[in-house]
Amino acid sequence: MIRSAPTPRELLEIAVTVARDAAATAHRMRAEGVSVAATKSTVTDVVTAADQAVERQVVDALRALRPDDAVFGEEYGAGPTGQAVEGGVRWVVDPIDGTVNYLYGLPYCAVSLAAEVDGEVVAGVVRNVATGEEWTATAGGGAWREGTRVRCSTETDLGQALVATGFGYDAGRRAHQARVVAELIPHVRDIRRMGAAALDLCLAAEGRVDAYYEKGLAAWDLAAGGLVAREAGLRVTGLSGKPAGPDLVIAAPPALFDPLHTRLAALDASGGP
Ligand code: LIP
Repeated sequence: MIRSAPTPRELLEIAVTVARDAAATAHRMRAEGVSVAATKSTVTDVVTAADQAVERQVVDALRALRPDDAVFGEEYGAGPTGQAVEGGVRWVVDPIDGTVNYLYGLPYCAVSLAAEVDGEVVAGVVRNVATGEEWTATAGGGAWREGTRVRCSTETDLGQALVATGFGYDAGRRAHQARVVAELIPHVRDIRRMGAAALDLCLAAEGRVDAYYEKGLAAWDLAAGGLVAREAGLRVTGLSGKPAGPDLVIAAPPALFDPLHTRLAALDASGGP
């Protein structure tokens, strides 16, 4: 029997169920007390026991529901089935995006879970662990926050735009990113650095910031929030027509994209270490 590929809606329903259970675990573990379990790229790039436990929970839940799918996560990578078969589904998970916020008890961190089919994200959910705010999207199905359709900012003047961004963990990269934001800030309303890319993309999706950019995002930071942002009307790309990715992500409404892109290109926002 040939199994038909699941619809984006079917994949989203799985993603929401799994993400809600994962967020509940993260919330419980935070209440019980959190500490650093390990560090990764630098001493400030921390992992907590909750990051590890939540990703294991997500992987186990997905394998129970869809054992033939691939899963790719921040903490455990691709694992034995990290590559999807042709036409298959690959899940991309950040168990806790905004780990430093989570460690410090700041209410801005999220479970981010997306489903890819043939390399394209078709469904995604981002759920704030602390507040329970939940954004969802399916390819072509729009972006939503708890049943309400969300759409991006209609701001047309970069000088009136509230722009979110973030910084990496490497000191050399942070120095370059600081130079970029120092040159940008006189030309926008203001900057916000809130510490979780997936949530930044969702706030941009509903106009609670006007635009977002950042260098250094991994697939798990970008997958679900990027779909929410695109489905809300934002252009989500890299520099000079490149796809959004580790070199740079720019998420901006059509009227702001070109002026923001021009300034970021001139400031070498995708450059540096
Ligand atoms: C975080 C990103 C954020 C970035 C932080 C950090 P993590 O991901 O979501 O945009 O500015 O430095 O990389 O490490 O919390 O999963």
